[in-house]
Amino acid sequence: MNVLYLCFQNINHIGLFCLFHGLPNCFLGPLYPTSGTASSAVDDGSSPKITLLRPFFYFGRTYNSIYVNHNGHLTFDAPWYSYVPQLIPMHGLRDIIAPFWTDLDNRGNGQIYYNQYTSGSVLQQATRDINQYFPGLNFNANWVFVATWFEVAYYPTSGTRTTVQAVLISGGQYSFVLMNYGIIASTTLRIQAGYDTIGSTHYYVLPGSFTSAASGSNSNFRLSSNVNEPGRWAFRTDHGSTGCTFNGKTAGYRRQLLLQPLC
Ligand SMILES: [Ca+2]
Repeated sequence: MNVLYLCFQNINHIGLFCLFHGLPNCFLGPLYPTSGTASSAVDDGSSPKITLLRPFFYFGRTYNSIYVNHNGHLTFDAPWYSYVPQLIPMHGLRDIIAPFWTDLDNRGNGQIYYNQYTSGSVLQQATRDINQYFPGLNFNANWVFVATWFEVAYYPTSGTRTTVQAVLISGGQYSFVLMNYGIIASTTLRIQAGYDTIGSTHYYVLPGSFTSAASGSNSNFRLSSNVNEPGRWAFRTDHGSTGCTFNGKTAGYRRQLLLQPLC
């Protein structure tokens, strides 16, 4: 894509910053590539069962399939229609990765894409990102799965455009999740962003969830980060033990919602 095309497709401060600084590759901000298979245009729908090309380790469990649910979350064993976000930790029976759990509706505008990679530049990007965020692991990505809710409306076909992304990354014994945030339209709907596990043995809530700071131009998801890159949140998700390394420091395992990094 050329610079002018990107400029007109991204009239926002990130695009203008990139243009003025001659950095065309940074137009997309924190987003990974959005191309892939488009899910159906069904309110409260889900993708078909997606067979993973590599197993994904998630806090002590190993998954070989995933579902991209249209209301802003991923589940592993079965699709889930849920459009009413619940407070994490749910202490429930479900592993869930929820970058933007709210009532989305892709019937009028917006696409929900998913794609997985086992070679190429996306793996290089993931390897570079993870080694930056979690130094000392000598990580090498061999699989990346990207789910993008691209310019999707809030229910009911409101015409608004919100873009969020979940990126699952595997390599060796390690696995990670990135949550990337593009433009988030303003809404009064409640929004939960984070992840949870069966029994909530491990979970994380992005600060701003269930508050007015979740959406709009001042969305905390988009403006803040736990890895010093606005709009991106990164988590290590393979281990079932307590404690982990974050930017070379040991980050605590916690059960409370605190404004501090957690991986
Ligand atoms: Ca919906």
